[in-house]
Amino acid sequence: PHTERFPAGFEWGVGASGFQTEGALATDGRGPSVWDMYAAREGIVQNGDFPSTAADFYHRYKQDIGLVRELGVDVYRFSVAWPRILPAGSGPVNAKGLDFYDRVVDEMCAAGLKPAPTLYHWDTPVPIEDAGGWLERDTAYRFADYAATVAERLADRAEYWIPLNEPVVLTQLGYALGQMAPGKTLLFDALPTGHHQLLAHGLAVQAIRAAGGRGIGTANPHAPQHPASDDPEDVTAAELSDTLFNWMWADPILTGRYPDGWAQAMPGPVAEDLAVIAEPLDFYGVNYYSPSTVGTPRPDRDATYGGIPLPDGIPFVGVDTGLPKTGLGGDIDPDGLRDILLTLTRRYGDRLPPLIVTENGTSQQPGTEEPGQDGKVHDSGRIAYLDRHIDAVRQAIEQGADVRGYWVWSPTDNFEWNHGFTQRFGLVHVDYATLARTPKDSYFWLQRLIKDSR
Ligand code: GCO
Repeated sequence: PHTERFPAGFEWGVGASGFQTEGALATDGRGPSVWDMYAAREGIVQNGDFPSTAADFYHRYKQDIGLVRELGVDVYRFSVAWPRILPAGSGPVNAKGLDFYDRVVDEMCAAGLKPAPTLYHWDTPVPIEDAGGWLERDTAYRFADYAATVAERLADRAEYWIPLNEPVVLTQLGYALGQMAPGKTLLFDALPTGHHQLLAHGLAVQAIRAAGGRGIGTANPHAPQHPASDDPEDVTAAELSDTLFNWMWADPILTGRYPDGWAQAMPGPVAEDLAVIAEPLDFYGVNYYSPSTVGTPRPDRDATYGGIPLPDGIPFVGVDTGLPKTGLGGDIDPDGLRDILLTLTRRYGDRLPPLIVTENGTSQQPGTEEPGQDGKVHDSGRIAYLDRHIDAVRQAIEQGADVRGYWVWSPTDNFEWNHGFTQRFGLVHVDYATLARTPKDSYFWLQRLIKDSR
């Protein structure tokens, strides 16, 4: 393959999150999260799936860390569940929760893996949401306290830190469009939840650094937003989508400014907050799956975006391109990964720290990755996807992007949010009835690729 042209020191990794993998939702004092409540609602998650056990990472983390060690990667990204550490969101610390992640981190270190904790992957403690969640400025300060607690315990061993996963997705899908927890439909009134998450990011960066943490970054999704045509209305629609999805999140962190005109939409002492939000980072993490093609709403266009139905009042819609699709229905377009890495490089210049692809991967069509007669999982669609996207990263590096790592989502199959267990993102298959792990063909393919790249 293409690996010979990766720079020395380039790191391979995998990534997963707590609610999607752990199970054990009421074990050892964990409090409920918004996702526990949301996923339990009738008609939300496909098949009525609920992750009470999920992949059972809480009890099987040693096995999974062993599989990831054998895979040969350098980094294991996982997430710490806020409601395990502070079941009430703030106040008394649950020692058993901290102890769990302490054991996980020790196990990773013993396996020669670099632990990369995410502190927030959407599992807000219910009492925090009940007090207003990310609509409230106070949540940012509660989050910073929580970040300090975890950092004091893990900073001696964690090699990378991601304070918040994909704040844009929580604001857009959780608070604006009601398609993820907490399921609010505030449309543009959801913007303050973005500002408060960005403030939480900046405060947490300071708290982690104060505790001696190193390797502090982000995991923001980024992707080109192509106009559906060169009609000026479509171009304007795509520019708005580009601002709302990409630059509203990267600009404050990397330049200390919101895109023109948007700071006024944000609450509180925004100028002072931006100084905190722009706290320097050790790396900038990019999650990439699919680009979007966007146009102005028209009677002949479905009012959807990434497969999600849009209410009136959103001045753009997603438009199908006819490109082959991932299991989730996004376009398969590796050029989009190369291009967004190069766009970030040009847009931020010297202000951009080294880049890491903190998530990339795919599910296949449901039902196409079960072990066959031979006991193997022939996931050739995933191999093709990863192969082309890894090559896109190589091209971006060749063309001047400073990319230091590539982390596959995800080591094992897990709970894919509203899609439940129907969408499998793992390099390792999980049989949810027996919890048996079966490495897929893509696992062995990646193991080989990594070996050849050393
Ligand atoms: C996200 C999250 C992950 C998902 C993954 C696949 O990007 O939405 O970080 O939790 O599982 O992206 O959809």
